Amino acid sequence: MTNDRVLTVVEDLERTLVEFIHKHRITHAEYRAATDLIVAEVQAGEASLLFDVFLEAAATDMDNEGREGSIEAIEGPFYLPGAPWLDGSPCVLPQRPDESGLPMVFHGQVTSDTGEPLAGAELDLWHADANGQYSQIHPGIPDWNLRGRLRSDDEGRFEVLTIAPPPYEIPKNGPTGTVLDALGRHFFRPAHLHVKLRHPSLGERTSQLYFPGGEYLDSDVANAVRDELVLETALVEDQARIERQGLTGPFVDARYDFAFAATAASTSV
Ligand code: MBD
Ligand code: FE
Repeated sequence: MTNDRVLTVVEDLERTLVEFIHKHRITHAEYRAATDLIVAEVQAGEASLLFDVFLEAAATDMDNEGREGSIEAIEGPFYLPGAPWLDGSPCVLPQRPDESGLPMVFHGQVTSDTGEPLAGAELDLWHADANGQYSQIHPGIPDWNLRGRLRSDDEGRFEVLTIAPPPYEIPKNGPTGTVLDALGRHFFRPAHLHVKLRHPSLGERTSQLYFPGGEYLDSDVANAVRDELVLETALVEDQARIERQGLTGPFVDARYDFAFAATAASTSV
């Protein structure tokens, strides 16, 4: 069974790569090195890392073209479905009793692109710990650490307590690292939060949020930072606000309002 889309894109990919081989006079040894690299990726458990670093942002840009309201962002290779539901007010992302990092309150509102609040939107959140490591991906971290789901309230608002993640260095000892090293590139992504948003009027939207002024914003190894994806942040040192938040020391207030268009094209595949 074939279909028109597959025929169009796969045949063009084939043509493009054949032309590429001719243009650069790729040798058989170089060709085999390339196929071995893909195999090594899979064997190293890096799954889609190579592609996500080099190409995912371009595909996301295609989905965002012409879109009103919020834009989507790359998912990256470390999303896991089935994160625990959080409750409590405010809710707290699963973390170790001694989780390092500056406490952070991530909050905002979910609306349609025309400003109607979306109640009961599911926010599925995941991010790295203070060492730049993800639970269930890197060893020695409790399952579901810094991964969890919550819902927006009647006004579409949400608030969750977590820690501020640092810039993230992608795994550099595997095949993806070898390629980046050969290109003379660094291995860093700016600090980021990953979020998936689900609501009957939106389907599923994938976002990723960055910190204003953060390191590597202009040199993300995955080239995925977009102005629309930068949080509003403030360091809160006021004692009264710290206590109101139930905290004992300074924290980062990080705000982002999601306003996705209900009719946006990317839910269909
Ligand atoms: C990540 O956390 C990430 O977001 C991307 C794009 C690549 C590697 C690790
Ligand atoms: Fe990430």
